[in-house]
Amino acid sequence: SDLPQATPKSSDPARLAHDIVDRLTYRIGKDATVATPDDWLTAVILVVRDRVVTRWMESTRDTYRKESKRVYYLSMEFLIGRLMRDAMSNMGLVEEMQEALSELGVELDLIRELEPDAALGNGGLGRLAACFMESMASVDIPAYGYGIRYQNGMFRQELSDGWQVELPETWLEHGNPWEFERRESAYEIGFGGETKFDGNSCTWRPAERFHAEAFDTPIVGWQAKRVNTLRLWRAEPIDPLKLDAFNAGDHMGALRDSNKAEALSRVLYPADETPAGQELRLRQEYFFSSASLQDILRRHVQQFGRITSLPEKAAIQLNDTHPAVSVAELMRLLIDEHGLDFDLAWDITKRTVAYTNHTLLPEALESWPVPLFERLLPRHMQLIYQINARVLKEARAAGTFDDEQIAAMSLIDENGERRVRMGNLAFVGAHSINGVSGLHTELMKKTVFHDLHQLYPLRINNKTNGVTPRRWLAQVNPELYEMARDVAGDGILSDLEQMKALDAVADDVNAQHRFAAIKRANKARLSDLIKSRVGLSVDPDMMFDIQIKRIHEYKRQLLNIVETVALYDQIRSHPERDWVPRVKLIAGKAAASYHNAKLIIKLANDVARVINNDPATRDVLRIAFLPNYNVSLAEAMVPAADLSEQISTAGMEASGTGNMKFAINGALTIGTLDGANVEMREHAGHENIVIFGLTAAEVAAKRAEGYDPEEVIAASPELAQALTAIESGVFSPDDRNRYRDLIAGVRLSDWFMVAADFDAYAAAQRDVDALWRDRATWRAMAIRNSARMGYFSSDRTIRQYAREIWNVLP
Ligand code: 26R
Repeated sequence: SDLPQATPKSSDPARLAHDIVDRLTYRIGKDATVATPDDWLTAVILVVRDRVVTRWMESTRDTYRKESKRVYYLSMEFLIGRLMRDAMSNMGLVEEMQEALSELGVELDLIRELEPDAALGNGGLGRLAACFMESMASVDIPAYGYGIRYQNGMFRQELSDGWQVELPETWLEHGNPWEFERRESAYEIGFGGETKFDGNSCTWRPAERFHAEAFDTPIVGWQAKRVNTLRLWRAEPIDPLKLDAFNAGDHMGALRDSNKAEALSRVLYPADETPAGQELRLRQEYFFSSASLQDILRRHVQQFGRITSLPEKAAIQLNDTHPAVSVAELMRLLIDEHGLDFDLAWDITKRTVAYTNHTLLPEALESWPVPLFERLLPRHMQLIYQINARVLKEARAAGTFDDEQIAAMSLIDENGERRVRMGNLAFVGAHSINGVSGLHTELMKKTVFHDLHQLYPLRINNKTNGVTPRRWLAQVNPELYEMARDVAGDGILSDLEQMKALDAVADDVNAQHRFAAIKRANKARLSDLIKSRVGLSVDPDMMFDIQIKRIHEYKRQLLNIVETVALYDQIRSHPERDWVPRVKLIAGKAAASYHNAKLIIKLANDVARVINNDPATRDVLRIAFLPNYNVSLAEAMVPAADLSEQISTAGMEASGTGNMKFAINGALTIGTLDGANVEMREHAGHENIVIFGLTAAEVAAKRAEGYDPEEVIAASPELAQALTAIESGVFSPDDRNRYRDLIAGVRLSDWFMVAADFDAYAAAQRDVDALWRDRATWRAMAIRNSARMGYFSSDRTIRQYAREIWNVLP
């Protein structure tokens, strides 16, 4: 503390301008006259980063000095998007920076667009992790995010003749000015090999060893209250070049370790809710779990001197089962490295670890073949058997479970090929298991964790998701934010509940006009983007009806498209009617191996080609599939939506978070009673949301009683006609059979209830049309939606985690 400390840097525009040129010169080595826009971007980020670093060090020192409990959020995915506007806005630097740059003749908005998206995630789970990081800093919780620094994140999607093509995304091409490489923070990670017992403890001699090297990115909270750390690991060879092998002429062999290490942190698994059962994925999961836990234990022992106080000073949250091997790894470290006995280690593990479940889809529940697990992680396999023995003994002792229930609780699935169930491992090793919406949490208790919930009835709890209002209101929709501030005051971004004040002006004509003008401007900007990306002109006065999310059958983009086709038929049959002009926008990526999802993308494009070129309908109906959906595209689409499509088969979408972003920005929702839609209806008021279709209970009952989609189709001429058109090749004249199997799936089994919900959906869409015709009512409803979404701020979610799971005080 006697050492000199850096002086905080001023945010005076002249000073900023000076510093930018300074970075350009001394860090990038360029003169302002030859600097490219990318150079300017890097220089600006470095200048912002300097301001962030001061607060970062203060936060770190503060946590250390107060001996605060730290939260560790372990996640295989962080879907951050761009960071510059976020950091600048939370630091309060936007206007000063704009001024500084205009002095230099550079436009902030132009260079902003050059920042690549950090797309280290698939969808909802990864984006939630990013919102949580920002909220933890904003509500002043000392927190670390831990994950993998993928060299290639989510793939870039291109369309080739309407088909999805996946290309690698190279977000690190121009370097990453946000991160700090920590060469000194490296840990050894082992795989394979043998274990040798010596009394209680065990030595594991891995056959392969790598290093995990840390890269830190500062995460700034609102008004820079606190700056937390996102620590991402990159795999490194321990011995990059085996010179003896090289000298012996084995040039490839000399580099083998380097290549294997590189593969570990090379690429994000782009599979979403579909099995990704490759060895490399288990290796990635263990790699980042082990590195993170070693780092956490080192930090704890360094500060507190002993390991047994870990649960008082550290809370480890597992983001789904991807880091579930952490339960076994923490046990290993406590027993083999820190010399604790099994019982104490188990007690510490359970008191430290908590687990969040994000999906009930059976195909997304991770499990690993026992032989694979055993081969890669022999010590962990032993520990898992020991844990299992203990849990099953407890279950037997309870005396209320039959063999079938005991088998369901086991960490080993014995049906067919023996597999390690990662969900059960996470459950038994955690003191808290939470779902992400009220409905989802109740379904967890009834389905996947039915029996474990009976054994440990206090563990399951709900934490309904939320989104950060800084990014998803203020930054994406500055004009609506300004209007909200004029009405509700300056406190809304630290307390989104204050948006409630807007409720009082919902019926006010001036407020409605201001709201409408803001929405119109957002739609005009999106129209330009649509024109430039897909060449389609859309009139900003049409209704913008948007469905953006991963393409999955349960999310039912197909329902949306089939309804579009039915509407198209209706308009052609009754051109004289007063149709509401509407543009349907769809965007999202399909897992590369997900055949039907890719076919749905092609169908959207085939249908768009026909409909958009039909002079009989083009003034009232258009449809576009926008390629390469990512966080930045969402930021352009969300504030421009009139209608938000949240139409998953009830019981299948754990929560949804896009639904919340749209409503905050004043879109109406058409949706099923699924995930967080249920709670959104309660908060918005039943009269301000358009709900249709089967409930989760009705879906389950229908499936149980044996549902016949053909019967439903026969009773609905509109649906029958649309399905026939699609399957007979009306939209695919070049390949009339293209959609035969896809539609046969609806006719024969219809697992996702597209046919069952069609009539209700189409009727709900006509209700939406009726609401649109009465503009004053629509606008009042939209304002009320925006006003009443305060509950869905991720600050609220994080405060609940803090109080009810982590035992930290924000
Ligand atoms: C096992 C592997 C292939 C895998 C499975 C599932 C990888 C990634 C996933 C993604 C899942 C877990 C996911 O993103 N779930 C989503 O989480 C959101 C945040 O809680 C929810 O809003 C959303 O409903 C849910 O689908």
